Amino acid sequence: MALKNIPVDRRSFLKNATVGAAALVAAPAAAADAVTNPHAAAPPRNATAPLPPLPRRVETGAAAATSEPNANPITVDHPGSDFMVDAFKAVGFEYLCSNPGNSFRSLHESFINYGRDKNPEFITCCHEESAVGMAHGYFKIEGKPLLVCVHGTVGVQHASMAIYDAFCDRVPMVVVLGNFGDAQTRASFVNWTHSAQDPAALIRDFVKWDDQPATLQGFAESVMRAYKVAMTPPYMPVALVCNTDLQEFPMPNDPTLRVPPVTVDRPPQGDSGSVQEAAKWLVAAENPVIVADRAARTPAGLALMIELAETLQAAVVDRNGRMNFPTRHPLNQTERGNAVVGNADVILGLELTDFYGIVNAYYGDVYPRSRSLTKPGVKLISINSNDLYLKSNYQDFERYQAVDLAMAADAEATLPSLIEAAKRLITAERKRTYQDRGALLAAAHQRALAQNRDLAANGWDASPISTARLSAELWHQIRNDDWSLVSNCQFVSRWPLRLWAFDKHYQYIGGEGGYGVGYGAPASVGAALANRKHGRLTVSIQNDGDLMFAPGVLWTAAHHRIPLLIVMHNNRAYHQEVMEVQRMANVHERGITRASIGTTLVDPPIDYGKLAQSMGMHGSGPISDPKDLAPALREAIAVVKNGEPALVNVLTQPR
Ligand SMILES: Cc1ncc(C[n+]2csc(CCOP(=O)(O)OP(=O)(O)O)c2C)c(N)n1
Ligand SMILES: [Mg+2]
Repeated sequence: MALKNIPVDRRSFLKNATVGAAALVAAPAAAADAVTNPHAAAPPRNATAPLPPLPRRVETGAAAATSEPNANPITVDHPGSDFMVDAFKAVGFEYLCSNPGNSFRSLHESFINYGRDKNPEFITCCHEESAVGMAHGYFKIEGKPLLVCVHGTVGVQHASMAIYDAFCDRVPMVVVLGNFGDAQTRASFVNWTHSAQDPAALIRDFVKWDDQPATLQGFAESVMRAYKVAMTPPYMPVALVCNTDLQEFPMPNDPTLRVPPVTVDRPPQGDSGSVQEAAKWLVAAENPVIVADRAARTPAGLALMIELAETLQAAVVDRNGRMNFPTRHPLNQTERGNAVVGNADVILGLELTDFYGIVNAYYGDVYPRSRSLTKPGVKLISINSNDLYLKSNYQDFERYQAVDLAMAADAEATLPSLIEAAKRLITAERKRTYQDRGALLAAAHQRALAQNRDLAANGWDASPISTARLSAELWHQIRNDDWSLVSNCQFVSRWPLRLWAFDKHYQYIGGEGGYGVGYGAPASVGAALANRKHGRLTVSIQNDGDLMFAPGVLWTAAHHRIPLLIVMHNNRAYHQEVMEVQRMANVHERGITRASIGTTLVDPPIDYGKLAQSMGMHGSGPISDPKDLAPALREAIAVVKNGEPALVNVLTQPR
């Protein structure tokens, strides 16, 4: 195969080096080759092609020292892993995020030498959770999945929470699990501990599909299926187990072996009758409300959302799972979500996981109960791909909500026909009503913005710095750039979403999905990696607790020159949990004075500026006086614009 393109390198070096050694040992019997051939169990695909000779390993390092002196070292010119790389390249992954492990060492070597470390390029990750988190963030900017390779058993276990977050957030990626499938070729006791009979079992509950192909042809086809399945709404991670023998043994001399082309499914659209019915209800409604969570999958999705809202002059409430609607659009009523939901006669839910939580409110700490927020007779419409694929064990599907019209379809793909149908039904008279409604909503939007600006001024000069001031100072410095905020705003009381003007699809990417802390840092580095080639200024407001799960991702950002401004929201606590413990202390009537036990990161103080510096990147702070914030941000932004990551450690108020 394409090996002839490779110049003198490791392969030819090894080959030459082992010729002499091979001459010292007896040549193996051909019959022994046939008996132990790794592919002998499978019928030959081409009856006339002879089976390949048995590969014998070249031992290196410690293994070489302990191996039999008469072992049969040979080189492998066409390892199966080269063919695997061909298959992955055919799909077109830009990056491969990974922490290395010898259960995929051959594949690793093939990627970097045979594959030239390009498409995919190997991104060195310091934790499997970081690798998956990076793929998660990258997808939400670029709309394309990444490849992640994890070591057998131990790597999979580290990766698992991040895979769960991606699953809940409907983010696709292809996770390759190395494995020593055959007991006979597990060359060390360690390899046994990194082997499993069914490696994907650990994550099967939260990947959409997994496979353990037994042959190279099967592997290539499974790569294509993996991509196709992951990229069909609802998008989700998929896993492929990659056994070492399949990687390391030579490719069979089989002319029929081929990488099939990849095909991708068109996303499912709502049926025409239901779309027509939904349009009728929405057009006739006095107070229609559109609630969107993961609705806008692409830049086109954002444009369609605007077109639908403007066509109907309907209120929009953005749950911010994606960048669904411009924050400064006059129809954006997110800041008064409960008020518009409470006044609605028709609610259109687009890719909502938690429709129940939109139309109900919970109250009470110990025995939480809920009450309806809506008016009697409200009509609920749902367009949602979630019902097309549901797993049983994990409960991320949220509480059941009965609706009046449910389309098991992709919202973005259904929007064009819904807009068309609505436009056809709107009369001149309805249009006049819509104008009045639009004007009222625009005024309410302005009032909400003004109110948020007033609220942001509270504690403006406080030290530690308020999250509102931090957000406002940051906005002031990036607003004229092509910026992209890639952190979850929930941790800073949504201040950026309340104050900044977001209007591009890459300016916000939502949150974890599964609310698994540890997502924030790697996802922002992955998003910055995606933004790099577009020349965008990527910004993350980073929680302290989140970064401490796996801070090695800072080194990955520095090593790969990923420009990213990290502004630490260093409230020196797992503050969400401080509040939870305080709540319980109140309920138990014991006072909140000891709620910091187990929930704070105060003693000793963590110097995130120095942590960043130790990883080879710009780091500054701690900054507690708000007057020092602007210059520190300016300095860090200059570093980022120069193509490097930078971190500013800001001591903040809790939220
Ligand atoms: C993996 C994981 N462990 C624990 C939690 C529980 N948890 C929810 S919020 C939170 C605190 C996170 O701290 P930080 O990132 O600093 O954000 P803050 O609450 O201080 O704003 C924790 C520990 C979780 N959601 N995920
Ligand atoms: Mg914190």
